[in-house]
Amino acid sequence: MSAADDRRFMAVAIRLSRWHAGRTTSNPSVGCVVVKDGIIVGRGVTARSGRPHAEPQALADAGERARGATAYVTLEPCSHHGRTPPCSDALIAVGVARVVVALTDPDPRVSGRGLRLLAEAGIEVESGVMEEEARRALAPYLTRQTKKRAHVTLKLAVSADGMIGLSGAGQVAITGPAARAQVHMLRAESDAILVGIGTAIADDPELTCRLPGLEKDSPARIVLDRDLRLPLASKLVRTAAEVPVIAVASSARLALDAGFSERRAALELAGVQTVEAGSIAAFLAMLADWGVSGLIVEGGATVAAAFLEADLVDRIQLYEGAVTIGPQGIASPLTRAHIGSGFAFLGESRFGPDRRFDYERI
Ligand code: AOF
Ligand code: ZN
Repeated sequence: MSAADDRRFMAVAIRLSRWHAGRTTSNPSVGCVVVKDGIIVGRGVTARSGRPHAEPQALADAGERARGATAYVTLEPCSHHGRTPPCSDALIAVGVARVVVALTDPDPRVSGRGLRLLAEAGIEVESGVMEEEARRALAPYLTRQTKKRAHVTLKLAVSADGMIGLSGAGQVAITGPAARAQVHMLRAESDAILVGIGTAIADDPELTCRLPGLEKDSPARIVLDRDLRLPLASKLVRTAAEVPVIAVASSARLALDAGFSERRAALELAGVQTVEAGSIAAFLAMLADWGVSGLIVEGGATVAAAFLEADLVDRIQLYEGAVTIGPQGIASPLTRAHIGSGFAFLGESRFGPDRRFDYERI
């Protein structure tokens, strides 16, 4: 198989891995294709909730044809005995001839051991194929493993004149339905979504994924709410039984306010989980401890600015709508002209009249 073929099949495996991104709890969504005589004979993606892993499913799909075949996997096959046996053992047992991997697994239980087991069994092993693309697809998992914090995608929608909303006007439509569908897809592919209390009160957002059929893939919803002011009548609280809501209070505020414990008890009674954190960084570490990898930060301006200020933004999706809001608008903390040198521009996409500009931390 040529290097171009290897890249082509790995690209299929990466595309496949997206299918369950944000739906596999703390596990990364991994893609695997099994190729025999230049034809894909088996496919697998990490199952919802994380198990089974991708490889045994792709091998089962290939059946007898897996013997002597090449397996393309976006992440190094695991070598540990978790709730399922190691994937490297499964690949060895069916007798694949070659395993091509995009990335080694930073999980300390695996971390090179999976590849070594395969090589020791006489399987031809290659790693680093389409590494950059796979790194992007697995970025939330890799960030949680290596930085011990959740991965942050800052999503902003800015009007043609650089505004993100209109003060006192609730939600203002900046982008059209095609862009909105993309935003809901990002929600399905993420583990959690966060807004500030200002936005939660002014916009009364639901923050769920409302693409038909994907409603159950909604991310956990988080409000940075230092004084626990989230209204019990808000859509977030009223839907807390269906999709989790977490209100994050500031540890520093606890002692300052007599009504705090009462509001906390009322929110808890309504099904909202409340936690205390000393800083954004501490909260992102807490999320990682819970196994949450991919977080979207959706607003408003204060929260976006705070994440940027703390240098805790990994990816930026900047939507630019065609509408104009005017000088009474709330200015965006970020416009295309003002994205710091710490970010690389990845590309531009068009959704109807709107455009999206993607950036990632260098
Ligand atoms: C694979 N294939 O499809 C995935 C892998 O809790 P466990 O036992 O399921 O293990 C979780 C770890 O397995 C996770 O941290 C990562 O190292 C690996 N994920 N490995 O061979 C897969 N999802
Ligand atoms: Zn595995």
